[in-house]
Amino acid sequence: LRLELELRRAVERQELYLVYQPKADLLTGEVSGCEALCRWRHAELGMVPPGEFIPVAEESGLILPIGRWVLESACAQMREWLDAGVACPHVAVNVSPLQFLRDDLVADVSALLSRYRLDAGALMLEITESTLMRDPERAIAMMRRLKAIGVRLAIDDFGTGYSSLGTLKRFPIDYLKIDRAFVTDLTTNASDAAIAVSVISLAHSLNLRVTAEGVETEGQLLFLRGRGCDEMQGYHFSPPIMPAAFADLLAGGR
Ligand code: G
Ligand code: G
Ligand code: MN
Ligand code: NA
Repeated sequence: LRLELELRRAVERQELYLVYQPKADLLTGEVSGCEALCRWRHAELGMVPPGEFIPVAEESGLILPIGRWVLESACAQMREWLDAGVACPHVAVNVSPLQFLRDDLVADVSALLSRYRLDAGALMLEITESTLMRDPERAIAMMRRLKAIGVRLAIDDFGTGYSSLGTLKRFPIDYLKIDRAFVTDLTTNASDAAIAVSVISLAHSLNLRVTAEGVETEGQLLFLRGRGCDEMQGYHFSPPIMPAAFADLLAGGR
């Protein structure tokens, strides 16, 4: 409850900020985009991990104002990078279950894109497989509206949400992100390796690009590249970093 009270004031007190985790194209090694991740530094509590405050935000409904703040901050940042001459191919923002089912999400996103004069294709929304599977028909309707304004869509944490192939085929998405749980032991666990390989082939058969999350070692990278995975994200390439560091990375200045 203390956390909820403090979180309620976090936006106005400007205690929240975003870090950006680069994603790399596995063929070229180039930065292919990034994922915006929310951080909270409280005056007395210090850094509160997202694994602690995101669940509190979701249960209390605070994820709505916070999620809106995240979207706006990411858009403002994209505009800043463009003005500085360092264009990021895409910036992905996590959309929570509550936020995703709100009717005003489409109007909010669309207003932000015009306010910051952004190409809609440069914004990606990451929605977890379990969020989509709560109400697949409603999710499909929402995704169609989002695709209609031109944003890109990714299924986050794929492999843990039990989509049927029939349902997956109907999702108008662009990317699948292989859940970190299947990447961690990729090189030592035969079932995890088999799962990763089948997610890659599933994605490609649906004409989707596939991103591996949580890539920490060269061995995992080589395995994934060998199996045709398109993109990777993880500490092996880069942890989440501050905007200025990300701009340096884009400019090749590191
Ligand atoms: O940054 P880190 O990997 O520690 O994040 C932990 C969890 O918090 C992840 O599941 C991540 O998706 C979630 N998270 C981080 N930032 C945001 C955000 O801006 N919005 C939402 N909904 N979840 C976020
Ligand atoms: O659930 P989601 O994919 O949105 O969350 C991404 C989370 O994963 C972030 O909190 C980020 O800090 C974390 N993360 C990113 N790369 C790695 C990695 O290589 N290893 C581990 N253990 N966590 C990672
Ligand atoms: Mn994500
Ligand atoms: Na994830």
